[in-house]
Order: sequence, then C-alpha cells, then structure tokens
Amino acid sequence: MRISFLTLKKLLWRVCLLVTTISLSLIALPTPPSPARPRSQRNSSPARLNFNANRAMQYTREVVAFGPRPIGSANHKKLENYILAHLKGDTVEDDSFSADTPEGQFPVHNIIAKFSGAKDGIIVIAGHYDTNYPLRDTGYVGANDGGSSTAILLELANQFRGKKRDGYSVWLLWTDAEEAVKQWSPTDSLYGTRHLAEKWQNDGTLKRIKAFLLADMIADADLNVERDANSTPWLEDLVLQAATGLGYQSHFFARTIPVEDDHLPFVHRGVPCADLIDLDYGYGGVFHHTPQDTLDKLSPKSLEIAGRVILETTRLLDQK
Ligand code: 1BN
Ligand code: ZN
Repeated sequence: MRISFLTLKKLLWRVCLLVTTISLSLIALPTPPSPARPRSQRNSSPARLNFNANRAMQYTREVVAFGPRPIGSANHKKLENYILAHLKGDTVEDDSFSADTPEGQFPVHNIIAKFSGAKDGIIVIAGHYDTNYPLRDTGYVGANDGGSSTAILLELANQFRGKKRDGYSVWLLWTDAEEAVKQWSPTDSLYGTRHLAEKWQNDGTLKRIKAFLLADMIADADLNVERDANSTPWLEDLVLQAATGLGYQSHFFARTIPVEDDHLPFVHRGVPCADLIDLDYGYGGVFHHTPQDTLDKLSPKSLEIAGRVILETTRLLDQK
C-alpha cells in the first residue's frame, strides 16, 4: 500500500491532536472528593480515639452531685475516692503533702494516671478537681470551675486506657488546691502544682515533659477559649492548628489575656505549656467564682470540642 506524503502528514497531525486532547483532559480532571473522615483522623492512631462527650457530661454531673469540694472537706475526700475508683487498674501516682495556707495546714493530693508510650518523653494533660474555698458555704458547686476539668480527664483516661501508644507517654494529672483559700496571690494559689513542679524538677521528670496541656473551665455552652499570653506561643499555635483541623477554630483565641493558672509553676521552669481556659463565662465572666457556676450553663458539645482538640494536639505532638 502506498501512502502519500500528504496523507502521512495529516495522520501525524491527528495523532498529535489526540495526544494533546487526552493530556489536557487528564489535567482538567476534577480532584477526587476528600474522604468523609477529617484529615486529622486519616492514617493516624487517634482515629481509634473517640471522645465520648455524653459520658464526660455525665461525669461532670456526678462530680457536681458531691456538692462543694473545697480542700479539707469531706466532699473533697469523696471526690478523690471517686477519681481513684475510675482509675482502678491504671498506673497511678499519688503526690500527697500538707500545704501551709493562710487558713492553716491542709492535706493536698495530686493524682497522676500514667499511660506509657513508645517514644521517650511525656505529655502531661492536667486539670484541677478542688473547688473555690472562700465560697464553700454559699452552695457553690463549681460545675465548670473544677467539675468540667475533673470530668474531661476521666473521659481522656477512658480513651488512653488499654491502647498501645506509638507516641509519647501521656500522664493525666488531677491537680489539687489550685484555688486560693483567702485571696489569689503567688503564695495563696496553685498549691498542688507548685509542689509537683518542684518535685518533678528534683527527681528529673521535668526535663522529660514535652508539653503540659491544661484544661480549665472548658464546658461553658458558649465556648470561647482564650489565647493565654502566659502560655508557650508555639504550643498555643499547635492547639489552634488542632482546633482548625477539626473545624472548631471559631471557639479559639478570639482574645488574648494573661492567665494565672496551674501551668504557671511549669512555665516558670521552662516546660512548654498551653492553658485551655474559657474565662468568658457568662457576660463578662459573671458566673466565674459565683454560686451561678452550675450545670445548666454547660454543654456536652463544649466538652467534646475541648476533648477532641486535646487529643488532636497530643497526636500532633507525637509527630514532633
Ligand atoms: C481558674 C479557675 N482560676 C481559678 N479557678 C485561675 C484564675 C483566677 C484565673 C482568677 C483568672 C482569674
Ligand atoms: Zn476557680
């Protein structure tokens, strides 16, 4: 068969055109839709972690049902036993001592539940379980301030329990005697964490702590977590990255304020810290440290936001 030069030229043009069309259509193909699960849960171990906000809310109710829980009270002792009962079978360290306060000596008990990981280093997740001392006879129950932090840690313990951790060890810390007994000052506040930070400095634990995440007053139905000027900027940025990845960024860091809280003794010793706290509790914070700090102001959704952001921040820290 004879093919003329003209026919061959035409054929070559057609092949060229076909190749170009196919290439262009491949480039123009739409990107595949993202999987249903958020990016944060793909190919990662926390996909197995599923923070149960209703259970955390139930814990908050049970904690509040003890009534006021100031240091030295019978209710405080009952709550201590309640926390320890939930940690039965876990590795628990008890950091007990006697605090010298303007109202005399009080027994103080920090409770630490340890979940070991493969990486060398520790992530501490903390929150206080005592309630305001000066308001002890007013019916004050600290649903948000003391209740929510106790409960979120109990649910986090459920999440970490019995699961192999590829990342850092996680230590859950229920701090005691966070509240002032008379008037908040550097010497009348943070009794538990001041003691523990010094102890961990002396026994070498402190330099193994990669991050200290603190949760305080995190169940307000109108959740607005502050950016804390006393926390470590890169860790606060990581918290925001976690919140953004989960679609919760509107609840985080609209305003920046310096917060004095249980992280301070660790900040002062050079440990990277982030305080997740919502002091905007009621208009202008009107419910904070008042008998209006009650269950009806709280929502499981807020506990879920805080719980999931903490878990996601832990996952991001594990990758560092
Ligand atoms: C947080 C919860 N704090 C006490 N209970 C610390 C604090 C006290 C933060 C006063 C702001 C003002
Ligand atoms: Zn308080």
